[in-house]
Amino acid sequence: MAKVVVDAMAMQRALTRITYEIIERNKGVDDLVILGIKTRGVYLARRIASRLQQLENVTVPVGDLDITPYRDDIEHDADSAEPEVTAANIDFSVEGKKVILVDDVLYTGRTIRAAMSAIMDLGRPKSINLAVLVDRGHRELPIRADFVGKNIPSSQHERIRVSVSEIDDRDAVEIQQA
Ligand code: 3GP
Ligand code: 5GP
Ligand code: MG
Repeated sequence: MAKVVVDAMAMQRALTRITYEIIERNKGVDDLVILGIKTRGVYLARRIASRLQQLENVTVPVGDLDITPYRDDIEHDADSAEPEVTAANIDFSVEGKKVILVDDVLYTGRTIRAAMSAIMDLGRPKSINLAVLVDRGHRELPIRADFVGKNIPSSQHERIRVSVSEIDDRDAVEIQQA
């Protein structure tokens, strides 16, 4: 059984708030670039970029980071391999840029750690900030998000299902019992 915790309207508002927070924190949009982690982080990244376009009238470059799933399954047991993140569709330099990294759900933090090292391999950004739609807790590394749509304390047996209208039938965040 799935329980909707963020509906379409709330998701839009959260992304708009995050966009304002990004502008405020960075004192504008100079030198910003946005990198979304596949799959759904990419769509969220594009939405933030289009709001930046509307609000500040600037085109902020958006690129993708590809995550290779855990080797065995998506349970984080001790034998799981670390996630691997590779740059994909990034046709701009990150050198000296303020990178906004975007993912749908923040959980152990291992994906973000891997994403940061993939970014560092591309160049030396001025800064990296993290935006996530959902922080579900259970961090295993000293990583936190700078911009959070919604904190959803979860049990490890639960799954957060994020739907985005670009590839799913609607916008929603639901909690599912595994
Ligand atoms: P996403 O690529 O859109 O982020 O990891 C592949 C997909 O599995 C993710 O989609 C995510 O939605 C879903 N997923 C749900 N729960 C988990 C989890 O605990 N770990 C991982 N790695 N993925 C999960
Ligand atoms: P990590 O544990 O490294 O923080 O998360 C691993 C990857 O799985 C990330 O891309 C993260 O977005 C995704 N993920 C982890 N838990 C969930 C979840 O409950 N729901 C969804 N949709 N994605 C999750
Ligand atoms: Mg994700």
